[in-house]
Amino acid sequence: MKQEIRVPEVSDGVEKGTVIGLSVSVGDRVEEDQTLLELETDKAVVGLPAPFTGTISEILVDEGDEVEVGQVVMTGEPEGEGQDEAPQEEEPAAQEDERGEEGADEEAPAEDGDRPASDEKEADADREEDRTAEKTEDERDEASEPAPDGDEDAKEAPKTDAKKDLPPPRTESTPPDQVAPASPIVRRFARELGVDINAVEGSGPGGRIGEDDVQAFVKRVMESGAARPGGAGGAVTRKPLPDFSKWGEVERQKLSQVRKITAESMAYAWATAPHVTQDDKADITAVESFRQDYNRKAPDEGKLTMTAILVKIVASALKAFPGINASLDLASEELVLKKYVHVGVAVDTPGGLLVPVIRDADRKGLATLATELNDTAQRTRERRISPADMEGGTFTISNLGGIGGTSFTPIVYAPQVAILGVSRAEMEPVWDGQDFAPRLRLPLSLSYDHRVVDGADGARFLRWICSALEQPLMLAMEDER
Ligand code: CAO
Repeated sequence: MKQEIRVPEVSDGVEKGTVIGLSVSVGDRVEEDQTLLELETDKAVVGLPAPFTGTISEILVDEGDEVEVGQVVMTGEPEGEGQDEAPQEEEPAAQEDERGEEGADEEAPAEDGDRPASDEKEADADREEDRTAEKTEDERDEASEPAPDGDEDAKEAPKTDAKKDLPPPRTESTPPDQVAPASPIVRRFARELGVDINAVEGSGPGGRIGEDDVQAFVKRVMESGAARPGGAGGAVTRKPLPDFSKWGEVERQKLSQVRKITAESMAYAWATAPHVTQDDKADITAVESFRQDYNRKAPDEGKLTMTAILVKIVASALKAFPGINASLDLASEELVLKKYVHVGVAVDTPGGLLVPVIRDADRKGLATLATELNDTAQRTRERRISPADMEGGTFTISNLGGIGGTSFTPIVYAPQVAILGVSRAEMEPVWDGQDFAPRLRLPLSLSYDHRVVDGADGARFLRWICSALEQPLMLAMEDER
């Protein structure tokens, strides 16, 4: 029996995405979990997995189409009759497509027990709000006034009835600091004022952001004069652009979601965290010689890279400096010290910069880290990672040394408080007290949030990393923490 294939819930706060690649054609036989299409969402590029083994009957979307969570994108015939315990009814599905989700919602009872009737009401309220968010400014004022706090919760309800029978979500829930809890109306209000919603602290239940909070934020920034001049993409004041075509031919390209998210998170970090960058150099002559010896015998997938070595050393350094494996919670005036060490690694991909996370890096050996990093970087370049793979990092490494450069100032990946930039290792003449000796030196640049990390601690942390690269036995001398 024909079964619908819908866009699954990708991650909290992600409602839609753009189809950027179709991996199958009508009539193809697919295995369960095989990628059917690639979807670019607000947070990452994700693959839509086949929910069953069978044959693709219809493809209802094209590359470039925008699709919503819950939308039917394909249909297929699963193999094996016995597996159709909860068959989809073709008729309602077809109607649903024609009516759109509102009509479907009105008529679809909570017959499958997936969602209680109260959820349906909440979803209705949610949709109503989405529509309201699209109204004109006058209508917005009118619509937003009577919205009581209680309704705010409804806005967080799962979106639509169309989500029933979805494949299970592929991600853990997004940490609260990743997606600002605000309704579409409030987001629009903030946008209109040129305010980055992520910079606003919410005073509502669970940190929910209201219009009052946005206004208070703007007032605070204006009073403190803290807006950075020109603040492109920053907290406030986006200056109108000139007409560039006055001076010559231009071409306008739509920003990809990855680019939009990168712009937002960089602007947020730059606008909120006072940055300091500390430079140092490590003598990696011995480590590089070990790495090359090791790689002569290692299989491709286990190839030891300088980045993997740095993940290992940084993870140990974070155990030694817990104040850097932390986040600042200004709302509660607390420093959040994380007992886990998850190291993000910046990966350059054709679609833009992505930062997958190597979890529990402090508890893994170098060989394991090397294999995991190679696999993760490969999957990232091929856009086969999910948003969950990029969440929860406690520190980030950005190695540009494979490309070149002598130093740079990486931007802290907020709400983390520090990031290590790595430039290209070069042979340099180093004075050994009697003579100049050729040594391979690796330039390292640590940027940190100066609200949390003092200069002396930043310098000590970076020196610790350099010493560990120069004397790896130092790591073995550390007690288990
Ligand atoms: N100095 C000198 N050479 C370096 C180096 C460094 N710092 N880092 C890597 N290299 C060399 C490697 O040794 C390797 O050479 P061999 O093949 O002879 O071993 C070559 O460059 C390629 O390395 P790699 O890229 O395959 O492996 P890696 O683990 O060192 O890097 C990754 C992995 C994912 C970090 C890298 O591919 C990448 O994407 N880097 C860009 C990150 C980025 O864009 N950062 C900017 C973010 S904005 O702050």
